[in-house]
Amino acid sequence: MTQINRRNFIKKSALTASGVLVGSSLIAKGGPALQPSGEKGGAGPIVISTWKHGIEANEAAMQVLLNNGNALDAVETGVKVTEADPENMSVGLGGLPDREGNVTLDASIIDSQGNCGSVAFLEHIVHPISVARLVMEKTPHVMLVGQGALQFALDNGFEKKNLLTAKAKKKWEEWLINNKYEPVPNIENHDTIGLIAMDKNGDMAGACTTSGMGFKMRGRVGDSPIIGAGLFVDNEVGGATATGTGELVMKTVGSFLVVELMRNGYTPQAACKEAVNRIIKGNNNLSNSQVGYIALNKNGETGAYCLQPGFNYAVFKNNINQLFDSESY
Ligand code: SD4
Repeated sequence: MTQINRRNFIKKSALTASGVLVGSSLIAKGGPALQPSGEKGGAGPIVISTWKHGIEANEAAMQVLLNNGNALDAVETGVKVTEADPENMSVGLGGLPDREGNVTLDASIIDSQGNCGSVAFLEHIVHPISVARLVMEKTPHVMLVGQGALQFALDNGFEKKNLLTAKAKKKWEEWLINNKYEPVPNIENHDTIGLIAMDKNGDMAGACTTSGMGFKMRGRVGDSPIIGAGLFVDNEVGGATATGTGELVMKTVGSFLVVELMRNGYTPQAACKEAVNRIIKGNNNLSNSQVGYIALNKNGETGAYCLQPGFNYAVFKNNINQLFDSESY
């Protein structure tokens, strides 16, 4: 631990980001900066989310927090931006379909009281995160899947829509030519949005939503809707969320592991790294896989770590919304 912290401190001194402001978003010159990990935190509001699309999601989430909204409203509002974007081919509307051409969505949400909701294998609904929230708030259950989740959504006023855009359909038709069932890391078929927010009272919530692995087997569900795997928040400790090859995250209950490590004194950065190490230990061949974790602790410190270079994440804090390259194994 001491060694890790010392290394992080040195990195921080060397890599403090310089960049340009776009609206309230700081984009580092020459691409995203490396996160100055181990930095001192601070009170909320803070938002952290996965990938470049996190910048826009963070903006929306922060707007809620600055208007005195709570962390739960912030995380839902934030990831809805990504879900509604037809150009984004890995979340919600416009997501890549399964190998039979159906767009199937997974999402989960956790509030500051430890309440959870999730949906999996949900079709035809643009905002699975809002259905997950309703499962949490209106049912005695945590998770609804497939037809049951769809029926629940329709009963609660959600509209049935075709989620397969012309662009995603074209990609699927191209894929069908070779029909090779082989997941590829770091491109748009592994691109969930996971977002953790802390409001100005220091209360935290998290959300995670995805169309999952592109061209997956019909019925395949990843880590994103599995509480503890794709997302976990403990308001006393912090929150974490995952992106990448869901199977690897599920087998190690990754986000729960990150939070438990933080509970035991790890910084968010060191916790994310250890959770990735846990995956590496049990696997000889990870060249076709990616996993990225992000985390935020109760002190407002952030961290991230991933298997392979290429994962980035967005942090909105101290009035700056900034994209960082994650450190990798
Ligand atoms: C999944 N973890 O379904 C999700 C996909 C993903 O970045 O994260 N893509 O396995």
